[in-house]
Parts: sequence; C-alpha cells; structure tokens
Amino acid sequence: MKVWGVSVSYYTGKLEAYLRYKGIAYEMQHPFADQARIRKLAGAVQVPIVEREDGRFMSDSTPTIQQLEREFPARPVFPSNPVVRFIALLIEDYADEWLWRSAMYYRWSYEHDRELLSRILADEVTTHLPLPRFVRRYLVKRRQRTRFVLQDGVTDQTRPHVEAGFFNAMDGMLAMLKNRPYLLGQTPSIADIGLMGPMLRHFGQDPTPAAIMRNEWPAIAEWVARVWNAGTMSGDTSLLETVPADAALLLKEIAETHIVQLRENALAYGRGQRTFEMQAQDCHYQNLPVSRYRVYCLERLREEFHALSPDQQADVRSHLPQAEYALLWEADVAATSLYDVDRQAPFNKAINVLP
Ligand SMILES: N[C@@H](CCC(=O)N[C@@H](CS)C(=O)NCC(=O)O)C(=O)O
Repeated sequence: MKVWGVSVSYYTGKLEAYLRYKGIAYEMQHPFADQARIRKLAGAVQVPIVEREDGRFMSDSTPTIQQLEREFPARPVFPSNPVVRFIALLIEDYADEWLWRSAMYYRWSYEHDRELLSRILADEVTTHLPLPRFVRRYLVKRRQRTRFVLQDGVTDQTRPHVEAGFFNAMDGMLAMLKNRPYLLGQTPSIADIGLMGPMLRHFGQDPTPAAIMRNEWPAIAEWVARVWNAGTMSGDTSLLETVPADAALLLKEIAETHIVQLRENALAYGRGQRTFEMQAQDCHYQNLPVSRYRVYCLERLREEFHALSPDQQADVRSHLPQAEYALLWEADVAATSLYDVDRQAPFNKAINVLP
C-alpha cells in the first residue's frame, strides 16, 4: 500500500510504527503537489493518507488502524480484554489530541528545531511551489508557528504548562514501563502506537525535546526504539488482561488535561463559539480554537464506553476515579459533531483537527 505522508509528521509516525509492527509493507510518498486531488479523494489535505491496492483511500490514523486490524488480525494491538482495551483507546486519544500542542510548541518555538524542521518540510511539502527555497522555508515557519503555537493558546504564561505536559507524559509512561517492556503488556498495544506520534516524531526527533528525553528520561528513548523495532520480535506477544495499578499516574494526568479540553471544546462547539478557554491544572488557557473533530473524538470514546457491559463499565470507572471522567459516561455535555454520522471512517471524507 501507499502511504502519503511526511517523514517528520506526528500521525504519519504513529501509522508507520503500527505498519512496521504488523509487518505490513508500504511505500511512502509526499502528497502535496496535488492538493486538489487529495481534497477530492480524502476530504481534507492532511497526512497520513493510505492509498490501497483496491484503489480506495483511508484517512485519519485512528479509524485507519481499526480498519487494518480487521484485515490483518495477527499480532493484535487492541487488548482482548474490553476494559484494558478501553483504557488503551483513552491513552491513544490523549496522545493524539493533547500532546499535539506540546509537540508543536517545541518544534516551532526553539530556533534549532525551527530551522531544521522548516528545511525538511520545505523540501518534502513545498517543492511544487515556484519559489526559492528560503522563501518556502520562511512560509513554512510562519504558517506552523502562527497556526499551531500562537493560535493554539501558547503564551509566556502557559508555556511552562505546555512544557510540563511533555514531562508528565514521560513520568506517567515510566511508571508503567518499570514493570513491563510496553505500556500494557509484552507487546505494543494501541496505547504505545498512539504515543509514538508525539514521542517518536516530535519529542524523539526534534533537537530540543530529544535532548531532554535522551538525558533525563532515557528509558523513554529506549521505549521509542523498542516500539519502532517491535516487528522483529518473536516470543510472548500477550497484552494484559487487567488494567495495571501503575497506569494511575498517566490516567490522572489525562483526566486533568485532555478530558478537561474535550469537555470545554464540546461545550464551546455546542454554543457555536470559535474559541474557548479552560483551566487545566494550575494553568489558564485562552483563545483555544474549537475543534469539531475533537467533539467526534468524545463521541467515539462515549460509544466505546457504552458498548461495555455494566460490570465492565464499573471496572473502567474504578480505574478512572477523577471527577473529570464523568464526561465519558454522563450526557450533560452534548457531543454532536454530525461528522461521520454513518461511521464510514476511514473511507469517508475527512476533516482537519484544527480549523
Ligand atoms: N486525525 C488525523 C490528523 C492528521 C493530521 O492532522 N496530520 C497533520 C500532520 S501530522 C496534518 O496533515 N496537518 C494538516 C496541516 O498542517 O494543514 C489523524 O489521526 O490522522
């Protein structure tokens, strides 16, 4: 299959980590020369997009992986225990949607990172533009920094919290990785795969966060390499049958950050707002862009929860004691994105995460 992607992209890295683990052969191409065609076929210009042998296109990494799991059932990344599976999906959603801000902040706020990454992106993404390379690099830097840092709530006042998001994620992971090679077992699950988006492609590769990871959290750097190489491993490939107690630190962080954001975003979307504010831990964020896609993320998590039996739901709730998690089982906050209503993803017309 063909993966339309970028070598430094968050969600392309997530999908590649999955494909390598599963042993699914793919060939990478950069899509941007023909944006009109991509928009027509896939709905939105974003990466990764998978062009299949049967001619169909898939976009959005989460449903793409779910579809591929049905077609390639060997080495499942979804835990067979439904409670563990739900927790894995929750961690995936946090990795996809919360760590994005910290990842973009590091890439576009530090000079070394910005200079290196603008060069790579200019060469992979903008070669079709009839402009000198220095102009294309300038345009890349300006667009990414404006859109994904300055317009995503990062200010002098929120910056320490945005940095702490990266550290807290690694602390939470470390508590689990002390007891086993992967977060939820002897083999990668969708929780590990989801975290490869930020941890491999941004924090593990961009100079500033990569130095922090290597020097202060070397076990996470080791985990990144382990997941990337997991396809070569043989032997025990089991996933846990119960949620480990050592997940508590990461699950608390998710409650206080990602779940708060999902809630305030859904409320603002319901009121027709374009921006919203929120208090996450000790930090007040303002002017965050409302995301219709993230309303859909909340809908999908709620659907997964409601598909569990009453006993399984009670078990999930016992692992998620923070009050914020009521968002996942109580309906007082409406989540009605009207996106992918027939649940056709990944074969539907996709939408961008941020407007
Ligand atoms: N929900 C999508 C998100 C894909 C996405 O946003 N990809 C980024 C690159 S990592 C992108 O293409 N952004 C479009 C842009 O910058 O305009 C997924 O999981 O695949």
